[in-house]
Amino acid sequence: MSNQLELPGTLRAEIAGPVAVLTLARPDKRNALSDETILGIEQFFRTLDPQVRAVVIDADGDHFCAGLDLAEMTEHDTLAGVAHSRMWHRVFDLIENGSVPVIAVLKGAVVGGGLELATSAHIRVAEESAFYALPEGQRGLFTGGGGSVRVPRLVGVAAMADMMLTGRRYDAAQGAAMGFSQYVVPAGAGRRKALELAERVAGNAPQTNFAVLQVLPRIARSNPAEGFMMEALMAAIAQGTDDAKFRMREFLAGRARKASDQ
Ligand code: 1HE
Repeated sequence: MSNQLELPGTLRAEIAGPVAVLTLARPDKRNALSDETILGIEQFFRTLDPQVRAVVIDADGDHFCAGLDLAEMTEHDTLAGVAHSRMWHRVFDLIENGSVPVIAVLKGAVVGGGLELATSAHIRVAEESAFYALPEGQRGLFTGGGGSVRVPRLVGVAAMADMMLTGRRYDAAQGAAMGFSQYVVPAGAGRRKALELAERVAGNAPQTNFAVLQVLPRIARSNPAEGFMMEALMAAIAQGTDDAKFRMREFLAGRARKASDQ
């Protein structure tokens, strides 16, 4: 893998063919997210090479991310707090609503803003050490990185309210059952699994990844009548592409993967 671009020392980017890996590289502070790191994440996604078709977010050390850098927060007044939260929204929106599928590798603490970052990704692979919590409740804070929007979508309002009010934490197996992660793998196996998934995602037709990232979330948030219509339009656009026609012919000729293959 080669280095992609200049980033703050708290981040590292590598690119290998169609897959890029962005690593949180501040393990001594449990990958706490400073302003510099958040802006570095923005720079990474804004300047992504168009050849990149999937991104893996990984982390150095035993913890994915301890959330907001609390050392920076104490200086903010109220209005600066709003601007700070809106900056996180802008950056995490770029991850969730960008054009490239993003896979996060979770381990150890996935807490506070770390959980907000993880929930901006499209696929989450958790190692067995992963645990989820929203310690904002214990610090006198509230989520500011989109957690109140994205966390309930995965696990429901009641589970999030409980996490914030009582400090409840969930382990990797519980997190998978609730919807925080789609995969649980043994310690140390997360990156390999995520890269394997990323290769597969990168091999999809562009219209499929576009539909899943841009259209599916809008359908899921719309009323059923509009949702069905959007689905019909997207289905017709996808099936009309030369790429889809080629892939269907390949299957019929016995040259494509079957749905029963792993
Ligand atoms: C930090 C941070 C941080 C660690 N900001 N410096 N997030 C939290 O409330 C979680 C706070 N962190 C923890 O609960 C624990 O650090 C962990 C469970 C993640 C890991 O525990 P451990 O025992 O492995 O590490 P540690 O000894 O607690 O921390 C190691 C160092 O990282 C230590 O610094 P050092 O200079 O004394 O070595 C810690 O101070 C530092 N550190 N976490 C700054 N978060 C957009 S709004 C989002 C709102 C939030 O995210 S609020 C939740 C914040």
